[in-house]
Amino acid sequence: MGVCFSAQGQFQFSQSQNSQKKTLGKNSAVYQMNTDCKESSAVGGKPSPSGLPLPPKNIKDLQSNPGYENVDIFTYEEMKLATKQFRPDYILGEGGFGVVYKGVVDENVRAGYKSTKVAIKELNPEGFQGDREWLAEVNYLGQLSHPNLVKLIGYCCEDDHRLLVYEYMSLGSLEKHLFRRVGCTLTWSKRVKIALHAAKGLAFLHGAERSVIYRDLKTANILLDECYNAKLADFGLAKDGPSGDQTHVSTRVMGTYGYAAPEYVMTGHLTSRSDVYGFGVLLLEMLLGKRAMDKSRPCREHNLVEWARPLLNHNKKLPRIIDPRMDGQYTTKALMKVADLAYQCLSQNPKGRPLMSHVVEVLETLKEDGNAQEEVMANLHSRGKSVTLYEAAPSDSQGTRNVDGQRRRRPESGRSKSEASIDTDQYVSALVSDSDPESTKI
Ligand code: ACK
Repeated sequence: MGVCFSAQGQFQFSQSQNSQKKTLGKNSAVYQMNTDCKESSAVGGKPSPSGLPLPPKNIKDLQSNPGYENVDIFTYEEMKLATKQFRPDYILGEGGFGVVYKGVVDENVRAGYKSTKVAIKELNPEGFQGDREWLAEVNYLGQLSHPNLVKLIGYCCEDDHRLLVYEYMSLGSLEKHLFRRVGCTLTWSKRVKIALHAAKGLAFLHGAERSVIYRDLKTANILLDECYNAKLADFGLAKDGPSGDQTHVSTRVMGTYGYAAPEYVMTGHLTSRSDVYGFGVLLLEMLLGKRAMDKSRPCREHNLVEWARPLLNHNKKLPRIIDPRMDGQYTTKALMKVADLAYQCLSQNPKGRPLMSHVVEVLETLKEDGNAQEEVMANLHSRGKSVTLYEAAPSDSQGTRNVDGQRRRRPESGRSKSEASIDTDQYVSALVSDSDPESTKI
């Protein structure tokens, strides 16, 4: 099995032993799939299972499709004006795909254009994402509209230049706030809000009529506006979900180490439940304030899911592993609810994972609890009293309980009875042993 990484840590690998290696610039290599693992979506003209027109195969296809009327087409010259000639101090960040600049599209860029702050991603022609990912992004973000999906304002494709123009999300990525900033301002209630918004975005994508699998959920792909509203960004790996009596879509395995569902990594069979697993990883990272993969941690903690999932329903050990930066901000009941949700999302058995619509329901109740909690706090503070949000967590002999506080026996393996006994050790150790410490993208 070939496993390769880009500088971003994205992976793309095949189950084939006949894989052909193709180098794509610095630190990145791709194993091309053999034919038995080809992407199985139909192409050409007809509507796709999501109800959207099929992803355009090329630029001509894209431009002749009437489905993108809300997306502006910019010239490269306009992009230069919007970014002041791609000024280095306008750079917001850089990934394996290329550089992201901030910019403004206004009257000076195009006559009559209402001044709009934007983020402009210039895809690196040498990079991992070729036209295929660029087109997928235009296709999905250009046509799907939801408050929890980042808005694609336009694109530019001239000669070798491929740019995407998005709404500007002033607080940047969740990854920056959770892992890169010195003073983390992400309180418990902000994290719940962000998780809820990400869940709503995914639930929308998975919605029956327009089933789309996002495939690349991770903190770097969740962007925040000035009020910590969260939106999913980067649809380069998104795919139409299965349709009719199909149970899955067969794809080459792509995604990010530490986030990809075990059955997807092992079989290439993609379902919306793979996104649910990725969501579980995200919840875990937010609860613990730790990255999904980190080789600088002690060996047994390299893979966050492997190490922490068994502790999620252990009501004595759980509080000890929660991000200390949230100390005193949550109740035991709320913590157990989120931990139990993460536990279920991370089930080895895809069918044991909840639907995203259910995840939204559970997180909504937390938001309500949070509001009530804040009211209580405000009242107490106004009366000069202080309160601790921790509740004593009664424990049983196994030290485990579920969301509703009911006791639950934990099987010896740490796995729920409904879970298939897939041995993920093999795939996890393959991922860990091949990985570059800085890279997490498959
Ligand atoms: O964490 P950040 O500040 O937020 O740095 C990364 C960088 O670009 C590379 O991805 C930022 N970024 C990406 N898209 C946007 C956007 N639409 N608005 C604001 N910042 C963005 C991201």
